[in-house]
Amino acid sequence: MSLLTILEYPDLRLRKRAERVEAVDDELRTLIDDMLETMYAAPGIGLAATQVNVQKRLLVLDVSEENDSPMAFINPEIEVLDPEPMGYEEGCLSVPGYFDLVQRPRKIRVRALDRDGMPFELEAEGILAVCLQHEVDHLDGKLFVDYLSILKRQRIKNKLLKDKKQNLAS
Ligand code: GNR
Ligand code: NI
Repeated sequence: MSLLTILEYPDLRLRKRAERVEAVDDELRTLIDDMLETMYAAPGIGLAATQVNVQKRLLVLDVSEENDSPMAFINPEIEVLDPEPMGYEEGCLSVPGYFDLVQRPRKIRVRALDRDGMPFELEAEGILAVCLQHEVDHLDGKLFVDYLSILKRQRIKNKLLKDKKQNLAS
């Protein structure tokens, strides 16, 4: 297994739209395992392929307390079951160090393929619903900072660019 590099905002590669996965094969399963390892190491509760510079519609997550419930979603499709907004303090491994309140539909259904290529569906509320919507946004080139004011987004962008310059200099 190997740790993958996570792209950081404002990297334009985070803005690409991911392509549907055509074949669930061993190569894809290796990517899933590497993404899970990268997510747990970060540590994070979810990771989309876009964040590791792979333009495939694939995400992994584990919202359990014990970090013992890894899940993979291939070609995920979200259907809103309850559009009533729910606010959650979101963060993102691609926007390190920043958290802010984002409103999203409170209940969804997701249909996807699992790591064996088998279709499955589940209904989600709470943190699972938040995380799934956050990850599918990544696959469409969208970040949680896009829901914030232009001013906040600009401030986060400038700070992250400044951090990056300092890292290069040191
Ligand atoms: O680790 C993560 N935590 C998190 C917290 C609140 C809302 C969403 C998330 S997802 C994030 C990992 C990540 O960036 N996934 O794309
Ligand atoms: Ni994220």
